[in-house]
Amino acid sequence: MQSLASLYPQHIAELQSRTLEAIQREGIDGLIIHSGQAKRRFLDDMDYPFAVNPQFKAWLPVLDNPNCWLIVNGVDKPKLIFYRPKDFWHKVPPPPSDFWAEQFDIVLLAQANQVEKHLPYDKRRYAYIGEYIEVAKALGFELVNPDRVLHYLHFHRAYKTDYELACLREANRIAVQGHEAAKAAFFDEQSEFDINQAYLSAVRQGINEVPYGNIVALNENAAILHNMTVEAHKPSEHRSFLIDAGAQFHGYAADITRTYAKQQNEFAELVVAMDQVTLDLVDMLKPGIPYPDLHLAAHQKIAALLKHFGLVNLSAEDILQQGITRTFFPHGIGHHLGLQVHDMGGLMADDRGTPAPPPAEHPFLRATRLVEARQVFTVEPGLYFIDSLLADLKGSEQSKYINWDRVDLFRPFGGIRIEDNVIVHRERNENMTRDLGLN
Ligand SMILES: [Mn+2]
Repeated sequence: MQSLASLYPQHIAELQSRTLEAIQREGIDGLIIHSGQAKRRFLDDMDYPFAVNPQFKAWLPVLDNPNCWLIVNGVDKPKLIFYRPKDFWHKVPPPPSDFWAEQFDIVLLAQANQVEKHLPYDKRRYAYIGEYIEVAKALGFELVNPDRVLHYLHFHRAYKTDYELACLREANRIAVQGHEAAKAAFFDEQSEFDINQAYLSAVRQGINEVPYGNIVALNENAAILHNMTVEAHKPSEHRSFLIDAGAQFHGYAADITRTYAKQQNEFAELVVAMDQVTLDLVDMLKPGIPYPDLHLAAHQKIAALLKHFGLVNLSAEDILQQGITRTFFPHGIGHHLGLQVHDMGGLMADDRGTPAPPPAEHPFLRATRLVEARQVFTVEPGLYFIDSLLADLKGSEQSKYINWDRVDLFRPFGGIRIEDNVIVHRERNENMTRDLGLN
């Protein structure tokens, strides 16, 4: 593998050319990108964990430093205003010397409120890109997060540079170590809390470093799509385990889900069948296909499983026709992955930001674009036994087609989701998650 340092200059060159096009479309001289600020909790003297502006971390892997600024115009060497206060309470970052530093002209900033003297004089020729609108206005910016610029940048962020692909592979490598540890903790019959601790220890990232809150669910809890609380007590029996957990590397995210059965039973067979659904859908990802086709194919495959496992007394075709699969698979098949777990730009038809909303029957689909090389997606079909959705189904006309005792048999296992992270190349797919040996 090529070193990150050798890949990085081309990444910057790509961002420079995107910046140039974006500012030409907007008719301005450049972008001023703010990393962010510390955010104080209400009636408190503590701050929330810092979350960097994604448009800032697109340029450099500095994730934990507020009050930094980038000045870019696509032509001149990017200027980085790097915050380095005198502070004996907190850790102050060292002056930049990492592989990325030579791509920037760097100015050190000791006091956050002294930034103005380092910014261009005529703010009207620049757009502020960041979260703090009142700061932008106070500094004299008139253009704040202009849609035309953001749409352009978001759309093109779907095409990853080689540097970004290397970061995403590394994020997957780290996350897979966590998944192996969590799997072992499940078979060791630990609690959700302890399984989550085992995961975090293995990835060596704290809860504010991993890219999203881990979903760690035993038994029925696997039916809670975003089960963000972990139970500290062990259940009386371990039947099933669903874990949706990632890791980050230089600000790029992995987003992986696995489901395990403790005993050899029909639920275990359903897990194996769903694993094959994921692999078959990954094979479908190809340049030129609309991503929603994958979602519709997932519904067809899940309909076939509902038939095969005796959950619904209809042909697969009729199960689909009657809309019954939406009870068992109520979320989208996946999303773009990158600097953000749900990377921006998935619902645009073009780089002007023309909306491409999901089909009305599938409102939770987060990506509708044509699949192209250099894009990175998750593929995450699921099949769940969710009490509230099943109650709606029971009250509907379709109830008569459902084998309710079969449904009740599976309810104590919660559900299944198997999620891989895939790079689309022109000639092949690269399933980063499977390549690392996670089954
Ligand atoms: Mn996901």
